[in-house]
Amino acid sequence: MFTGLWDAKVDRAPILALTGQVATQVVGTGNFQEVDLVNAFNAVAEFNHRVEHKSKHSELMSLAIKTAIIKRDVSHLTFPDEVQELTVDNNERAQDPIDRITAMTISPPLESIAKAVKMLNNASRPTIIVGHGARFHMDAIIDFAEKLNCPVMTTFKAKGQISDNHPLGCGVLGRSGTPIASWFMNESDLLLVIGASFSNHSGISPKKPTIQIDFDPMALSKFHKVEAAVWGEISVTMKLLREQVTIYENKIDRTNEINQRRAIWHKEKAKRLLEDRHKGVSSIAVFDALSALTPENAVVCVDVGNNAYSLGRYFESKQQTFLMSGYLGSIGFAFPAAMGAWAAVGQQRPIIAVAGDGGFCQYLAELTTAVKYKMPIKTIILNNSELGKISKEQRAGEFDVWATDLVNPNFAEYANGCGALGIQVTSADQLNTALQTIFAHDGPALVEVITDVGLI
Ligand SMILES: Cc1ncc(C[n+]2csc(CCOP(=O)(O)OP(=O)(O)O)c2C)c(N)n1
Ligand SMILES: [Mg+2]
Repeated sequence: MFTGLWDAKVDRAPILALTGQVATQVVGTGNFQEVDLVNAFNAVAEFNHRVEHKSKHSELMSLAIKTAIIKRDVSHLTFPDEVQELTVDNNERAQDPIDRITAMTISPPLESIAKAVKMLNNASRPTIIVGHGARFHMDAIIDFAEKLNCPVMTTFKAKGQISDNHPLGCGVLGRSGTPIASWFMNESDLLLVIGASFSNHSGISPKKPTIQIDFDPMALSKFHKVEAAVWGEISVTMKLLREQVTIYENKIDRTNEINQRRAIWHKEKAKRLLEDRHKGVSSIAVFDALSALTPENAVVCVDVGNNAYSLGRYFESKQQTFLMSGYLGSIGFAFPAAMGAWAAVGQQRPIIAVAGDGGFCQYLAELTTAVKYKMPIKTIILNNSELGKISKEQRAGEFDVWATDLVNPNFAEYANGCGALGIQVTSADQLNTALQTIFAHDGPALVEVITDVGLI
């Protein structure tokens, strides 16, 4: 729970944690299973209390939820044994968010929107970079991009927010990105950055004139000064820009150039696809097959490690949504996230988890939970028998590669043993059939691909 809470905290996902505590009368006596949970969660929780017998229970819960949502942070309440058994007081009323949690649709200050409009009017080669914060505003953003005929790229966490087959889509920017995205960022005369946090991983250039839009004032000009910091809710701000930007005739239509750059990248990918050291399947082969076969409306949960970098770079998105651990980057994210995604939208959308062997092993036993609750999660494991990313870091630091090899079970057999379907793939030509089989299977299923740690 502690790792999960930190993950949510640093990625600004509202979360409420509820824990149990020993009975209040024995707190402090070294009772069986007593842990000072309020203290233990103190570093991570913004709102953090032990519920007492006489607490204002409904008020406490309302504030816990309000804090989590408004501050996009962690709330934790712990319930001593005897409090869990209290009956509801007749005067206690459940509260609701109406007029208690304000709408966040704020307009930017006039002067900052005026500055942004002027910069957009004057630019001839603007580029749009979207982050995860822009996830639910993409219609308005793509509409504006189509008016500007400008490239649109995403941070890794925002992968898929514009489809890779959209004429203006340039894929992911940064360390797990494509050369298309970095080309168009470098060639632009203005960056319009929307709902992104400027992490090192994304590598948004500080040297370009930049307009940044965010509804969190602390996110604006966070790591370096931007020319126009626009504090506003994204859809509201996009509507104002759409109304007030009037000069389009000076804009260079980049559509053809995007097509050309895409063709160069596809040629490079085709070349890499042929690489084979006879030490296992390459990552590009895995993601080439997955791009072709993943259902278009799937939720794809991504782990951490070399496998995640390769997914960012090589998986070509259609309408899929991607979930990942951003600022914490905690391995073992993909499978539990897939269970969460299943609980949220599993009735409407296929749920997929992609992980390395090291990451998947962190929550290996959870496969039985997926079987128990009939969660039809499809898991793809890139098994290189190694903490591949750590070996790479050790090599980069000119250290000896040390203690990164792993002893794994046969994951396909393990899945079968748990009551799921497991298939092992040892060569690239088996990928399509294996993936088609798990996607058609009615229940949890897993493909284990024996991969080459050197072909990432
Ligand atoms: C909870 C946690 N522990 C350790 C790390 C450090 N770490 C980052 S990547 C990685 C290796 C992951 O190995 P694997 O899942 O096999 O992926 P690969 O790099 O081989 O594709 C580790 C240990 C981390 N990010 N999170
Ligand atoms: Mg590995």
